[in-house]
Amino acid sequence: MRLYYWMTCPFACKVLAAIEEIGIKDSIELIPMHPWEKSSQLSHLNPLKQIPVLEIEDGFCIGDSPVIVEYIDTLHQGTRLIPPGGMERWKALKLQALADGIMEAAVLRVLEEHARHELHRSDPWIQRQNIKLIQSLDYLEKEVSNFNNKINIGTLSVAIALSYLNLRFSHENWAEKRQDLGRWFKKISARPSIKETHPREKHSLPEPHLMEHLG
Ligand SMILES: N[C@@H](CCC(=O)N[C@@H](CS)C(=O)NCC(=O)O)C(=O)O
Repeated sequence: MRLYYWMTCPFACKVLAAIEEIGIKDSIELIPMHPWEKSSQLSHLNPLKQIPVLEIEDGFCIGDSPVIVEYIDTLHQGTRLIPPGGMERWKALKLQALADGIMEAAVLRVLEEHARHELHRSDPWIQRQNIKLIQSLDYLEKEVSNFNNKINIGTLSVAIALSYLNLRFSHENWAEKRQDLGRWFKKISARPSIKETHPREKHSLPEPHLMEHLG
C-alpha cells in the first residue's frame, strides 16, 4: 500500500497519526506529493487533485481522509479508532467532522492570505474562515472536559487540527483564552502519533502565481 501525502497537509497528518496509532507503519510506503505542483501526477490518483491518497493496490486509490481512516481501521485487531457502534461512534465521527472543518477553514485562510495574489485577496472571505475557527475553538473549550483520556478518530483529529493552527497561526495563540483545551492538547501531544506528525516547517505554501487563475 502507498500513501501519497505532504507533511504540512493536516488531512494527511491525520492519516499518518492514525497509521501510527494502529501500528501498521511497516505495511505502508510513504510517498511525498505536493498537491499544487504543476508537474504532479496527482490527477491520475485522485481526480479531485487532493492529498492524502491511499493506493490500496495497483490502480485502486481512495482519497478523502475520513474514508482512508475507515479503511485502515479494518486492518488491525486492536481497539478501533472509529468506535463500532452506539453513541461513542457518533460522538467520535462528529468530532472528526468538526476537526476536518477547522483544517479546511485554516487551509483556505492560509491560501487566501499567503498564496493568492494580493490584488485578488478577499478580506471578507478571510474573516469568514476565521469566524469558523474561533467558534469551533470556543465550542471545543466547552466540550473538552468530556474527552477524558479517549483516543479515537475524533480526539486524534482535533489534536491534528490544533497542531496545524499552531503551525500556521502560532502568533494568535488559541490556547491563551482556552486553557482547558490547551492543557488537553499538551497532554495528547506527547503521544508519538501527534508528536511525530507535527509539521515543523512552514515551507511549501503554493507560489502566488499558482493561485492567480482563481481570480
Ligand atoms: N476532504 C479531503 C480534503 C483534502 C485536502 O483539502 N487536501 C489539500 C491539501 S491540505 C489539497 O490537496 N488541496 C489541493 C486542492 O484542493 O486543489 C480530506 O479529508 O482528505
